[in-house]
Amino acid sequence: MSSSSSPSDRRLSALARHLSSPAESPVAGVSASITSSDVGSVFSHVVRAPEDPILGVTVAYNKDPSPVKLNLGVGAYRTEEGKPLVLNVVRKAEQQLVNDRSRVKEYLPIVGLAEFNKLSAKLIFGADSPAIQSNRVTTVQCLSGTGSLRVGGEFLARHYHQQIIYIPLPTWGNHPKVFTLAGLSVKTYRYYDPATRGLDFKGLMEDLGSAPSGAVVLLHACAHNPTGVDPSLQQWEQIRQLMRSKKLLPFFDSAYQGFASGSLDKDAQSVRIFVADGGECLVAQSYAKNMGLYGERVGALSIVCKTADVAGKVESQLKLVIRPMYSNPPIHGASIVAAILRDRNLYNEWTIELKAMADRIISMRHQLSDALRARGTPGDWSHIIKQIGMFTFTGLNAKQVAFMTKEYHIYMTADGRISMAGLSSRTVPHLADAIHAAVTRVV
Ligand code: KET
Repeated sequence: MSSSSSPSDRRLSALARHLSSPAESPVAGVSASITSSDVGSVFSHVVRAPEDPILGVTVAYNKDPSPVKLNLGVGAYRTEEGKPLVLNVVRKAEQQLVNDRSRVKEYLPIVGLAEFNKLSAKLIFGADSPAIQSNRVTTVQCLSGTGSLRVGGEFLARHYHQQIIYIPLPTWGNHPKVFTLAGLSVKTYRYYDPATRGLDFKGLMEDLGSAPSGAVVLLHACAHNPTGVDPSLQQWEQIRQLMRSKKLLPFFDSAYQGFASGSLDKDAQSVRIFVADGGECLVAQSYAKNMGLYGERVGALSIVCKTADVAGKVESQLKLVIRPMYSNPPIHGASIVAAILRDRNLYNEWTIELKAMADRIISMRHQLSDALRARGTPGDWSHIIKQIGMFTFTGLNAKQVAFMTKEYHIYMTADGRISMAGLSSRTVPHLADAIHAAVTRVV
């Protein structure tokens, strides 16, 4: 691919590569041959695609008739009873919305609900953020975290001089696809060291240090997915200094604000130290996890600019990205979020419910760690407690994962990631038995 090609050329060739890459090739046993049922179809050449590596786990789980089956694949919060949770505060906000007869179902503006955008920026950057006060931030409502990343990626592909984005290794499985299809070239930087099950800080600094000037760098704001390993505040500060000195552009993915520590402010610190230096950055926010609004698809993209004038122009171009993509975003989820963020009582109630979710996940970490110790499971499992956020990156290999699914009906992603939020006191022993059997019987 030549560097002089246009964004649309790049997007088309990226799409071609994406569709023909080995990871996306048909699964074993499925071929492109024409079968009797599809003769005559203009689509008979279409090859069956594999399921998504994360959402496909739920598809497989749903097909399993076993009563002991357990879905620890997708990062979705469950109660102690194993049920999805609608926050009380969300129910209250929805009730308010239903009771308000003045509400209508008109289209939102292209950039979404203005109040939602303002409050979302305040939530991530802080109520007293100078960037907000000087109108240097443009915030647009998007389709949850994924949509925000995609809109941000497409904006960069059209208007930013450097088309390379560095993503951590490993990262959320959808990142490379989102950014490739947005028209950017994806490269990776070292992030996780399997030997220490911790951050490869030296590798990270080396890789960012040798990145071309201006490159975009995707950073997980907190609760890195899938590893559960975050830089310390001092390390964030070193990353910031390096990135600013090399003019690397930070693009934060904030999908778990409040889920890491239980505190919304603490989990936003990485973003805030970058904004405090007056430099520019992008932030994609999701309310899927922290408000439990998964299916409402509510999130926001903020772009912090040097001046209010630039921010206004950037916003005008974001509208040109969004309008032909989905025209304007849905009204319901954003109205729920705005109702909660604007009202002090509802906001406080939310923070309490959020903390309770984070605490339950931490308690699951302790219970699982204790259960493995009680079984004398070989290996060091201290990372279960040290890791942060929704997931434990267990270190189990793909064979061990397949064994646990086959023998114990435990569903998780092939990289050995388990969603701690899907676990309960009742199911911990079953998981511990499965892990014990996997590490003692499968190499
Ligand atoms: N960023 C990260 C880091 C992330 O883990 C997710 C979702 C998203 C963005 C997008 O979430 P959205 O629902 O678009 O706001 N992760 C979980 C769900 C998924 O894969 O879609 C997961 O990893 O299980």
